[in-house]
Amino acid sequence: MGYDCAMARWILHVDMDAFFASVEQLDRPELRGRPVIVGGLGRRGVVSTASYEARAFGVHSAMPTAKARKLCPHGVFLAPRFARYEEAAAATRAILSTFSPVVEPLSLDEAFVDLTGTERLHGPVERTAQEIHRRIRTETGLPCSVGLAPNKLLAKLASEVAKPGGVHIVHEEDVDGFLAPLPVGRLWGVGPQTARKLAERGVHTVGDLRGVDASLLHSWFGPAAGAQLWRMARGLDDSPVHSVRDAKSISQEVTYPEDLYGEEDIARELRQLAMAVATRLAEEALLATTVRIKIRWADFTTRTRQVRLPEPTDHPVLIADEAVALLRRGEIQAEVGVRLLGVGLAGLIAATFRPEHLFVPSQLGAALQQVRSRHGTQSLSLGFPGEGHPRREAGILNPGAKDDADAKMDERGRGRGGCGGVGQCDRVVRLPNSDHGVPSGQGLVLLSACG
Ligand code: TTP
Ligand code: MG
Ligand code: MG
Repeated sequence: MGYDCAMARWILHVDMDAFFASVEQLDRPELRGRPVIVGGLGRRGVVSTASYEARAFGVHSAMPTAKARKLCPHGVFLAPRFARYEEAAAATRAILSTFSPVVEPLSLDEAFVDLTGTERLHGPVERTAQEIHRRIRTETGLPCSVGLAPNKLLAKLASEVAKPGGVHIVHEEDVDGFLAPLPVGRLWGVGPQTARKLAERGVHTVGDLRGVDASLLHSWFGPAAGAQLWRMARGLDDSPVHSVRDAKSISQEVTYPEDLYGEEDIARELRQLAMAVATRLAEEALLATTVRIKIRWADFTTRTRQVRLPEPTDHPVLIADEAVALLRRGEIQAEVGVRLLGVGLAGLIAATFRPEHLFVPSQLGAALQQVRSRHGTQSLSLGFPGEGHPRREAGILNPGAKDDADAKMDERGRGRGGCGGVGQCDRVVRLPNSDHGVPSGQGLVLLSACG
């Protein structure tokens, strides 16, 4: 008898039900069974999530809170408590890791688990899926939905079908029947635009999509996207479950050719490092929950400090602010120089969801990255008014053109001079607060350095 190398894959996907709202209902029993809405409570706040009781009134994620209040005036409106949600997420991840070493957290409330080959240890995978569902429910006290299928694509779709509170299993022989009635918009990567384009051609369900020739999909969407749609219509996906994210951190440190003296210079260098690590974070589509700094003084004493963020972010300014706040938390000895500085980010999670109130900063991050990828990592750096930078503001970034910061920079009144360890400064652009979402009330200055 030959050895079966192509062992059947079994991937499980867990997603918590109405996650933030369920945590609030767990911690405050008087809220159970009531419509609970978690989100920004300010005038321009948006809903992060709504309990299923609130969804019955038409309230959903990303809706303005003001609208939710109209739809559901008797709802309980609460501000998010990210640290508590992270704690609940960690408890769920701990349960998952007792079933397989290969767990890939996708966002705070969902994860893939590779159960391939776990039968010998845990019995049939179908039973394991039920057991995982039961243990999360009883050990965390939170409701979740579970999908089990031969790959990630199908497992994620299965957990959606299982919502709320169920387990849905898709066997290899059921794949076509399972997929056929689903709207195409449920497939990964099929956004409203692609769905509209397909609908215009009479393709509404995955079953319809399956009937479309590969060459036609190619001509409609190009070779790569066409092939991907063709594969998804057949439930094909061989992407692996990555288990590395939890352990991962991103950091950068610099030993300076000459020691740094004084809080202002040290802070400026820390901001440079924060910018560099934030860029790498965004490139990997991750958000950080912890910021660390490392300082080595000239006498080789080394200090590290870290802080847990109130909410996950990839925003360079917020990360830089935290790094500088950490610096100021300790004693800065004026007479001893600094040899080395480092900034690190940890507790990384996938940026697959982004609380609505963090959307604005991401536009700045994208603009910064665009400039840096076109002109090199030294092309643009961050500075802050009132922190030792000469005031050489040259122009205002056109607020309506955040997506092309480079092209829209006003070049009037260019200044020249040294700027904070990044060489000669070419232009300085001051952004009004409203454009970058920095909550501290500081303006932000973009320093563009010529090479
Ligand atoms: P989701 O898993 O998308 O939604 P959910 O858990 O609230 O509800 P369900 O899965 O049962 O449909 O998101 C997980 C959490 O992420 C959610 O509780 C709040 C947060 N979130 C936002 O902050 N903004 C958003 O736009 C979305 C979709 C989620
Ligand atoms: Mg969820
Ligand atoms: Mg989710």
